[in-house]
Amino acid sequence: MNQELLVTGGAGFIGSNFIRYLLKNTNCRITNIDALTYAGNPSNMSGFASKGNYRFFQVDITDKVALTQVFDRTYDIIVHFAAESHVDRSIENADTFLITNINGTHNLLEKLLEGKAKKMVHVSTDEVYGSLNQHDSAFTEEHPVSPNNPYSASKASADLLVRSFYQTFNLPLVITRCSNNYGPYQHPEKFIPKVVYNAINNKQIPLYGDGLNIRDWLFVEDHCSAIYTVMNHGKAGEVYNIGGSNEMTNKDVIHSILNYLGKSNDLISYVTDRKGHDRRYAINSNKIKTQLGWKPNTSFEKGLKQTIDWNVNNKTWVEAALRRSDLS
Ligand code: NAD
Ligand code: TDX
Repeated sequence: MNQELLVTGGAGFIGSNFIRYLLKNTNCRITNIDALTYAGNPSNMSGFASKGNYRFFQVDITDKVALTQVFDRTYDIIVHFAAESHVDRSIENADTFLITNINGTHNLLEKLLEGKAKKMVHVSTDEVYGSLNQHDSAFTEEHPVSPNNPYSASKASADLLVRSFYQTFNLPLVITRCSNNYGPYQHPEKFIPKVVYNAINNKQIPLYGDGLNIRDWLFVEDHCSAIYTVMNHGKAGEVYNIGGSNEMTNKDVIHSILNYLGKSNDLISYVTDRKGHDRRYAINSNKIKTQLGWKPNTSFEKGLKQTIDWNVNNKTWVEAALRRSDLS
């Protein structure tokens, strides 16, 4: 039997890549719901509707009434991506982060409680663990949750709600915590596509603080395959870390991009640090590798080239995304 899936946030970066992955590799029947905020882009879904096993609703997960129409069937699985996702915006104003990331997640949990879905994968982030020092071991699933910015606090709050619904109601809920993703269709407010866009336009590239903050980069398709693995084999009540074991300083990432594009490092402009800027993220993915058999397939070198080329070849898409976000 083909699985009946509800994907939230499928017009965003990872959600749209995930649906593309499903349409290519599986026979799942997919319902995609997305509020189409500044980050949700209808063109990310182009071609999806031509597949008979796909439908889309423009629905805000914080709107309980609107959500009801989507539950005209019982879903085998909800894969929950929808969120406000940009740390800098959450520092400016956290309102929508709390409403979408916490209340929106709660509304979906209520649907599971009503028996409208049989399982949910809650897509979370390594940021809920807080920050590591240089010599600390990578985050395992046992690391305490200690978020340092409003975005990660809202994601951690959602994680705790999910945990509580598992403990209290024994609902089949699984949490994934992934490191920084990069790849096609990522919004140009985020680091890697922003660096590419500025570089090709000979604009200064803002590098926060000393540029030595470390992120553990994972190609988006590897994140998608990990979620598909967890969706099918993850155990209820468990948390699974997902990472690329690919730690890089921000400065080194910029150098790699500028080098590939044949641009000068003089484009780098050191700017005031992000408030509460987490120093280092590093993910230990041993659990998903040993228990569920997942592994990433794309080297950073290959994934980065593909991402840079995509951004260079899709300048119109990037500029439209910037305009929609009042960033152009
Ligand atoms: P994104 O900002 O590109 O996409 C988010 C999507 O959610 C958009 O399409 C937006 O329209 C939609 N959305 C926002 N509020 C909504 C609401 N109230 N109702 C319905 N839809 C709404 O984000 P992304 O980078 O694709 O991240 C997806 C998920 O993965 C998020 O939960 C994020 O926390 C998590 N995550 C992201 C990364 C990363 O590096 N990007 C890493 C780990 C985890
Ligand atoms: O202009 C910039 N200059 C800069 O130096 C921007 C936008 C970022 N940075 C730095 C800040 C971070 O150390 O680059 C690093 C990456 O920044 P972001 O792309 O904003 O990602 P980050 O804050 O690490 O969060 C991302 O990974 C975890 C996603 O946006 C989150 O949704 C995810 O949960």
